[in-house]
Amino acid sequence: MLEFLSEKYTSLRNDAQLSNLIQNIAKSCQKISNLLDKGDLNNVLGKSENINIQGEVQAKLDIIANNIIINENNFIGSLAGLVSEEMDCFYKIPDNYKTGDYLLLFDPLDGSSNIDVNISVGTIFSILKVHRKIKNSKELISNDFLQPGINQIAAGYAIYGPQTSFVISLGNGVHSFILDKEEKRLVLTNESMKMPKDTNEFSINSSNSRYWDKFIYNYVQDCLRGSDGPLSKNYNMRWTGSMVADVHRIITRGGIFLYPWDSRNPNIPGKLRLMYEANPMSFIVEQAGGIASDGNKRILEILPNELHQRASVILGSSNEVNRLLDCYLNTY
Ligand code: P6P
Repeated sequence: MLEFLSEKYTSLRNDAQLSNLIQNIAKSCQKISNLLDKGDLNNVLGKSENINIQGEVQAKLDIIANNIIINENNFIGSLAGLVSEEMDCFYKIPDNYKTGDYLLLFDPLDGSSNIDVNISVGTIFSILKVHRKIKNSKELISNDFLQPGINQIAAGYAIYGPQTSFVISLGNGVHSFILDKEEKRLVLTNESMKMPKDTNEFSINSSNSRYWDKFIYNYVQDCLRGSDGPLSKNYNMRWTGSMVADVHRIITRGGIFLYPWDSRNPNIPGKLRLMYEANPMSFIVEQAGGIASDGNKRILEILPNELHQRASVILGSSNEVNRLLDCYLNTY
């Protein structure tokens, strides 16, 4: 994998910190994939006793995957700190390890409620750079992480499905690899993933429809009306409960993914987290030719003010996202 990336991104050839970090993130995902393969043979399924900052009961594997990513990356000298969906505060590199220039923000096991029923889950990661010289991680503060998504140096995900795929972008296209478990290596399968501009497939948790904004509700109703309605074509619907799986499908064959604001929690923009779900996935979607908006602005331009802040997410095939934003948002 690194051979291809170093060829594609000359900057990577001279940046040992970044190339080591990407290599070790991939290695972490391979470890998580191997663990998932065994399912309950390792007695790792089910819930833990812990509640995370999101107020969610952590799956045992949420904690295990979180610790794999920390322990595979905290000692390599590339990082000044880490932020995880599963940890309230940011993680400082221990004093006995060398501090680096990069920040790793991640969701160790996205969609973990799917694990116990053997449905695809994933790992999402986002790499930022510290914008000041950090001699040791004691100097790190939350603000060092609070950068807009356009600042991402790299972003990507692993999807643990029928195959384990590793998908990454460093800003010049989206590159996908499949984990060859016999050879224990990642094999390039697509140098530059490009999603179709049009789609007839939408992805939303429709059980929340009575809580949606009118423009979302009317758009989905028109999708359901199919060729009898104003959109004049029939739509299909997919919702896996794992953002990684839904977005991977959309990048592969097109689609529109929505997790919008809803009236149950009017003071928060949506369920998904900006720094380690919406931003990395939006970076990948844009690099694959799609659009990612929170309904008001480009997600990558949101200026974060807290590590675990949430965002409303509308992303996918450009013509479909534009139709929603141009024809529905401004009408209802
Ligand atoms: P719901 C998983 O918990 C997650 O954060 C995303 O991966 C997924 O798209 C969404 O939440 C599913 O939410 O409300 O449908 O269970």
